[in-house]
Amino acid sequence: MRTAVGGAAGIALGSGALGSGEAVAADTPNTSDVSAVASPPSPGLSSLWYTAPADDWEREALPIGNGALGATVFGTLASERLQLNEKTLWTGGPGSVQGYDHGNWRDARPGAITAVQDRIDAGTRLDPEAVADELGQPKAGYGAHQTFGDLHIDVPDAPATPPDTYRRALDIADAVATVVHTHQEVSHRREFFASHPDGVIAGRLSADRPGSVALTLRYTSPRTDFTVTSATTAAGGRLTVRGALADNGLRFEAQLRVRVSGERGAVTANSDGTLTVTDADSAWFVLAAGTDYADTYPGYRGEDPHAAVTRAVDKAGGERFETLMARHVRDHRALFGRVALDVRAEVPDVPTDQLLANYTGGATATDRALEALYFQYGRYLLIASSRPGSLPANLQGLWNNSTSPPWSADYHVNINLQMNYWPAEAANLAETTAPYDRFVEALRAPGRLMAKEMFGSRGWVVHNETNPYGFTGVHDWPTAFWFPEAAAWLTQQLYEHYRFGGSVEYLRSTAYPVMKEAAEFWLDNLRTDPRDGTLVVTPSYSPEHGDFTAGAAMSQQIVHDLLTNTLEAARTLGDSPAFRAELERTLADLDPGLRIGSWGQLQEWKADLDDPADDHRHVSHLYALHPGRQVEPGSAWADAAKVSLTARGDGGTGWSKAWKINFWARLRDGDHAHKMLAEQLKSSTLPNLWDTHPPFQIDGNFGATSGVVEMLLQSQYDIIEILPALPAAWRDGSVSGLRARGGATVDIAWADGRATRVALTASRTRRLTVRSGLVPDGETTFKAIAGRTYVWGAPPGA
Ligand code: FUC
Repeated sequence: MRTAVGGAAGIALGSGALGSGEAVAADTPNTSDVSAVASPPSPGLSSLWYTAPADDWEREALPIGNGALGATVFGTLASERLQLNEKTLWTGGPGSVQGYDHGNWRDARPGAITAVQDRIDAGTRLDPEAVADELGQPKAGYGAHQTFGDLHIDVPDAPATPPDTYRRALDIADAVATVVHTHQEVSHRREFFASHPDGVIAGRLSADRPGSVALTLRYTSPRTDFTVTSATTAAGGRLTVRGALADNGLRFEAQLRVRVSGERGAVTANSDGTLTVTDADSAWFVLAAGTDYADTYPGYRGEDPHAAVTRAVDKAGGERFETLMARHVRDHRALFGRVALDVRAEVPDVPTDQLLANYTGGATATDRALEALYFQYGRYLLIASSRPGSLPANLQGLWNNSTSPPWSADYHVNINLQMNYWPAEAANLAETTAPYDRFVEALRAPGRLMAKEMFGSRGWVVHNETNPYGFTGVHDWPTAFWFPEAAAWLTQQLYEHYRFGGSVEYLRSTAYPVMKEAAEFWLDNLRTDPRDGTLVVTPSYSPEHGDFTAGAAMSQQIVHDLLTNTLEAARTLGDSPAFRAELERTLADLDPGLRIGSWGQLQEWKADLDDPADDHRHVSHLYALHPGRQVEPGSAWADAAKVSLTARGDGGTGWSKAWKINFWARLRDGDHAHKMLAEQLKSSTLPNLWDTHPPFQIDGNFGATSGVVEMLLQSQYDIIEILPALPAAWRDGSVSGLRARGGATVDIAWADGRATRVALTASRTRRLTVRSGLVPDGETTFKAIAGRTYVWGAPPGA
């Protein structure tokens, strides 16, 4: 790498800054493809590990996944259990025995929404039950994500007494789960991973004494809607599971192919559909699964899974296990290895459950080991549960052991699905957003129907929660059924993808069409508030909280955000002047949803109704602070947001605490952000480091990972702010590979709470502004050239 010292690319020299004080531009290999840039692995922990098998699925099992297929590994010696998942295995939707209508009103209700609006205008508030009576209806055919069942690996020679040594681990840098034990001087090893490039779950059981691997592979399911068969060929054995969900006829299939490697061993197919391996040095398997789900309205069915599943197991099963594993590790590392976080952690030799139990709130170097691990675990989980080719990460990511999981393991869109993707861009995993984009795009067709039939308007809409079958209408749970703002909120991530990555082509072809149609819905549906003549959302419901009113803060802020983003995008793409003018006019008349109340709080509702003793988990009225960008730090709104957040307190469910990390970071209070991270670890984290609502709900994992980035780097106002909310607990450290809006990848080192070195690599040629004590006058704007790295402060290691 050639390093040029000086003011290249128009950067002024920062002679008064820390360290060398010079801005340095270095030519790097062409980095427009950020995936080529891999950081060294994080110092500190890169594994979760335990000294006993998992007993409880939710608290202890360890997840692997390739986005579409997942498994949770138990590590039980006598009978290994891999609880299996395929992301699209869902009951409900078209063909459901309950019938299905996407949540569209089964009986036409002309004027129903206007009647509710009129009543609100007349009396300002309505009880949620009353509105649910008018506008809701019972859910039908909504369905639920289904467990795919379990693969059991029965080991007849497993020790009857505890083994001499035992370790169950999940290496998150390589995405491989292992179970290692020694017994009577033989060391046994199990390895499991879910490969995205090969589309299979793979596993191997081996031992260091020849011929000591014997096992039986067996499939079970809590359902009865399938057949299982097994057969052998010269190359090994195959187990096939095939069926159709009783509820909706969705066809599914899994195939497992087992082989022995080494000098000896045999595979036998048994009449009960199991496969037995005897006297092998090692045995390994690949498993693929699929359904005939397709994300296309109105049928939501595609091809029978048989051909694709057969192809995947034939191909992967024809490779060597080592080849599959090497390809998998390379694929995972290309994403995972981009970000390293060093907070001067000390890695104690204690298992992860103990580390969590010992956690004191962030005061020690071992606490920091857990914090860094938890941050990276969120990145691991996103890679494992969201790769192109399947649905996005659901409420449990991908992992679900039940036929009736909590909230159907669905897509709640009054915060949860959105939170899942908060870390995607900033934590350098932009590729994981592809399934999200597809999902949102697929909601448009049924969402359009709902906009037309329920609201009589243009655009598309979705309410409080949705499923893979385009449920965009309503149900009748009074405090969680009406939330047409969700479509607007969902489009935010698409615009953020553009803001981070900078591809105008993506904006034109993917983000903008979805945003524009969401905006059209609101252009048609805002109504003039008789109280002050502003345009408001009505009926409006601050998620899961209070009464129905007009113009609750979150409703207004979401619409403000959508129209602002759409206007920006329309200008970038040169959309019609008439449409731009309509957006401008509407924004000018829109109630912005920012109001300071009697106790200095940011009001949750347009009328001053907030109770200072209210500690509800949703802090919806702070949307403008995060994930929005309407409230700037230092403003009166930010002060009011702080009053509200302080009143809400430091409790809440897992995801609520995670959101508060982000809020406090946006308020530039790193210590309070860190306190919320500590609260989440202390009281909302299970021994396998899954976030718990309770129950297990993965959004909190993702929200916390996002919150950690927000402490170290922010760019929501198009200013790249270095260490905006560094907590005292992380006095010295470094981070590399974070992404900022404008196409920048940023590495930061700090000491004694102050940045000592910043290196920024541009993936686009454009003007960037960096704010840091290290740059001249604390803020510098320069034209960054794609592929170049700009460095301020001390050279590495100085
Ligand atoms: C939201 C929350 C609940 C829960 C559910 C899945 O609506 O209010 O707490 O997380 O989603």
